[in-house]
Amino acid sequence: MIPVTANAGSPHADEKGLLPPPHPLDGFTQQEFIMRRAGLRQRFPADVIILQGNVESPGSNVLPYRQNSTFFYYTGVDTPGASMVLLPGGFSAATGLRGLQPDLQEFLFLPDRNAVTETWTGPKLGPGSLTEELTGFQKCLSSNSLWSAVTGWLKQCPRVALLAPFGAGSNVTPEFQLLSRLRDIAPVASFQDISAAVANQRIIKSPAEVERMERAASITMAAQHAARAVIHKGDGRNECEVEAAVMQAFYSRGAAAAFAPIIGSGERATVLHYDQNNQSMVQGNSVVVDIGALLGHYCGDITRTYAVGGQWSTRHREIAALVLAAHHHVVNSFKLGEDTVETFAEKCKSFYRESPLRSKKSDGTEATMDNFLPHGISHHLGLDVHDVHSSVNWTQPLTPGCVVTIEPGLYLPMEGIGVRLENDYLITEQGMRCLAEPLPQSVDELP
Ligand SMILES: [Mn+2]
Repeated sequence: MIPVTANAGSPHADEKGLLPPPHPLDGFTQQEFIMRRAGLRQRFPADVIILQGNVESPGSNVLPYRQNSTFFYYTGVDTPGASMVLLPGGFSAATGLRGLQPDLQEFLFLPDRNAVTETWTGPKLGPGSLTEELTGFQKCLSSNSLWSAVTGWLKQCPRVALLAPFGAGSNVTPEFQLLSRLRDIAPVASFQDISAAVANQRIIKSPAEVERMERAASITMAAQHAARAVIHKGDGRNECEVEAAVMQAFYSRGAAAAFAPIIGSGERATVLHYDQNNQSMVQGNSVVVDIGALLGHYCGDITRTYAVGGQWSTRHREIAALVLAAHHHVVNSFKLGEDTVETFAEKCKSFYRESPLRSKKSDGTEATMDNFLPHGISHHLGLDVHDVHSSVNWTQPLTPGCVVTIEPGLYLPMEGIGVRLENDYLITEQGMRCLAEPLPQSVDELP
């Protein structure tokens, strides 16, 4: 996604039929990843830390391959089938594989290169000194030696730190398979879950990550402008034309979509994760456009709500004005050290509750506006759109370096109106800094 520096030497295949491998790290420095690994080892100083990346599904081109975000975070490596092992200090690496320098601690294991499979899926990073040079790993070995090395290391240190299997269907996850295999190899080993520590590291973004995310956010805003232009053409356009304009804006800037674009007009604006995007748009209806660019592994996530033809009804306008005011209220009242993802939602709800506006619930009873916000209004953003979602402590005060979305909405199914306004913010000592274009102060600039 980010143009990498040209590979040195000839672009032609070598005597083994192999093309030069793609560069890892996606434009970030080695130091970035070395610091992250050091941070993880500091939290588990007496454990053998094991992480595995994603594998390609054989023979299938249905979904593009994407690396596991946590694996990329610590390695900068997208190669399928990779593993990382970090050893504790004061421990001899030679116990795993004879001939290894005893003081080595950081290992990357990669599948051997294969000219035949690379004919199908392109050149890959392989084990060896070139990968060590490019990634900053002390040693990059063949995946064929992973299990014998781990078996030896666990004999000396039967303590493992890994990502614990999580969620529904956890017994079919790669994390579960790794855990089972390690239990077979080392029946006496103890296991520690690194998920919370990983989340605490990943939610604090480095300056380089913030810079990348600003670019993802600004491409997302460019796509918002393109979407708005289509919607303003008025009656009869289809939601899919808006999606086409969004994807054109992403692809032409070297980005992809971080998630399926949500383009919902009329009553479909009230469907939170609507993604059919195939209905004709009607003059004066509101259109929720919730989109995010994926640029160089990092996500944007921005929502705007527009009026078909550029003119809202009085009712649309007053609902949008309330959502806009709630958004500004949450951001402007931010208190470092106090606010959490959960307090954002509470603040927004009480702001809605104080509004004189009312709408009808599905049972016909009239209710205050806080009844029409069925979702939280914030999440962390980063390598994933809902960044380290399963492991984040939602009640932990946000600290400088966190990047979160603010996305209040109102959904009135009985009136066929939906409005959501979302921006991406970096938490700083001075407050919340918007990563792309801020929302206007006045609702008149919205539609
Ligand atoms: Mn979002």
